[in-house]
Amino acid sequence: MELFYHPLSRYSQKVLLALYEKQANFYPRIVDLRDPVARASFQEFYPPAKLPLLKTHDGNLIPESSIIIEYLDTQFHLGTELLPSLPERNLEVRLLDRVIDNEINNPLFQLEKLKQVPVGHEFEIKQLEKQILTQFQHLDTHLSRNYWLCGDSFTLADCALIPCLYYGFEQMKLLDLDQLLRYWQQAQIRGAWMLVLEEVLLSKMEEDTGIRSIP
Ligand SMILES: N[C@@H](CCC(=O)N[C@@H](CS)C(=O)NCC(=O)O)C(=O)O
Repeated sequence: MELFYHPLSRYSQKVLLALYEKQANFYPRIVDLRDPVARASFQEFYPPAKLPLLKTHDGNLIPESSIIIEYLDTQFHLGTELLPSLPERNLEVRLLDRVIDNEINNPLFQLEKLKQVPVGHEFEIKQLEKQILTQFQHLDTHLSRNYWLCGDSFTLADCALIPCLYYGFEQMKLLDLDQLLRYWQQAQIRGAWMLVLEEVLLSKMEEDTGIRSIP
């Protein structure tokens, strides 16, 4: 399998988390969509040019982070079961995954874009921050009854949330949300996230310094 991704893309981090949880081997293919040459060549291979993208052993291309993770869960029985087989738990996991992508991750994109040109967008920025914060507060309450997002086991919903918290705890005032903070601290010692974070920090360091590490 090959994964086309970028370490700083949250949807890519979501899939990386799942791959490490499943202990699945893959060839990493980093694509920087900000580079016009890399974008053009990726677009030729996959016209929608969205990351992440999984190329399976059979050569099939699977886009959409949640669908990639669903595929991994059905193909790899080793490692964490990311989509519970029990129908009602499965529904809860998929619902939370949808809420996190639609109500947190996508608005975070809009927020980051607006923050690059904040003048004249102050009201929109405030509104988006409020909307995202409301979702984080809701999850904080939810986490007072759950160790991971959907009970005792780590699932697809956790793969969706953890990359968003990286931005949340760096840029927003979330420290009052005790349960979310407890969850975030617990994520820091989860092996799969430790591997993802290592790559995120390396990639950030490369961007900040212009120094590329030896592969
Ligand atoms: N719903 C998609 C969202 C994927 C997405 O929006 N990816 C971003 C990077 S995180 C992207 O490729 N954007 C295209 C661009 O920058 O032109 C998923 O879950 O995979």
